[in-house]
Amino acid sequence: MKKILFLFLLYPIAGFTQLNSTDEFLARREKVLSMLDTSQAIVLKAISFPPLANEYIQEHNFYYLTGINSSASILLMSPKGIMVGSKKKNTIIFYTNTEDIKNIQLGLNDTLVKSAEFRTVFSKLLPSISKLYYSAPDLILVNDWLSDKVYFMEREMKTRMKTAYPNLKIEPAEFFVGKLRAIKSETEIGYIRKATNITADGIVAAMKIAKPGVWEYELQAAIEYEYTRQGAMLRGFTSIVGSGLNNLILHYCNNTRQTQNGDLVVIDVGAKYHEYSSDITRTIPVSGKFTDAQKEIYSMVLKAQKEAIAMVKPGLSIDDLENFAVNAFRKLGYEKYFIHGLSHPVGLDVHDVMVDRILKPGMVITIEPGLYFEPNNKSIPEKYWGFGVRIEDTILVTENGCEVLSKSAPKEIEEIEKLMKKKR
Ligand SMILES: [Mn+2]
Repeated sequence: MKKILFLFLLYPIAGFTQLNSTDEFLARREKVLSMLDTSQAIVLKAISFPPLANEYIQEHNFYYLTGINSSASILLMSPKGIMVGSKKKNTIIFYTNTEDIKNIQLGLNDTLVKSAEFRTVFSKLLPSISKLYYSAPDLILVNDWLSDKVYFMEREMKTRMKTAYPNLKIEPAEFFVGKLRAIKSETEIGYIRKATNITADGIVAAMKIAKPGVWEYELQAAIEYEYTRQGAMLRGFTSIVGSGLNNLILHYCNNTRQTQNGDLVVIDVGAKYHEYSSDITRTIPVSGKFTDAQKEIYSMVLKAQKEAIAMVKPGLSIDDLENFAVNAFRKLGYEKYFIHGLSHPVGLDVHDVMVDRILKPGMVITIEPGLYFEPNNKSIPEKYWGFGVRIEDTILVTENGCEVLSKSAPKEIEEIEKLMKKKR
């Protein structure tokens, strides 16, 4: 890849603009076509713009194959060809607004067609195929609370399709496209790296302003200020800033409590850069110094985390990593208090689709052990009551091992204490 780019740079062709990410979208579509057999097709729809929402997040498989980041488009592909008028095409992008498709790079058998034509083209294709992969991002569950009846729109759709096309198998595209999404390209790794650096900068900024009495939302603001300042306009997920007992709540995101001296704060955050997320968790003492009891638990979690990271390499299964962490905490007698998974893939989605549990170079995953001790639990030493610790890094699986992308966010006790002492 690098060599090809280099050759192009050596021999600039008139009108040739440097290889850019739109080429990558085309290459992915070509790959998808090669994975389908001639009796199969795939149809992906852009997600509709949620009413009154100010953040638009595209359906990730549609984005992955088109780069289109707006609503009102559909991608339809089939290797045996789809009739559009009198011509046969393999890929059709149906569009509504010209603006949405202005950066699309088309292959030889690709074409752009107005969305109004979709129904005609699609219904001509359906009787000739035996399997359809689909994404239906707007199909949701409707709860008619007055008659107390729940409608699963996806089930309705399947029933109707089955009646109309009894021989057609339909299957969500998530796992099919996910096979490609699992292995990140250089460009994608670059975006995740950038998202991760920005997130780490945000966490460092929060460490610097932390002091007893600071509100959780002030720490959140310090983190997200860094995101925006560095051009990461969206978050991969709602920032979690949980102090005191709030750090026992896994997806706490109210962030409305005022911290108190002695609190630990679990900060679990991730910026999104060019649609790619990061995911980092750090646990800090709001006062700038860990208590002895906090240090003990923190050290156990950190040790398990570092040992798990040291194991990461191609060929290892995510289940082996999970088992390792559970065993590490079991030896300490605390496996009951490790209440979530150790690892998940990261990409367009912060919890990216998991297709293959065996690690391969180019995968990006998290390693995030944690221990959470509720108060008044007689089976835990009292000094540990009422706090939780989670430490999470975003990690790239490389040819020989792994690279911790989030290493610029301090996690050693001494590093954190030193940084918090310095203040801004
Ligand atoms: Mn995570």
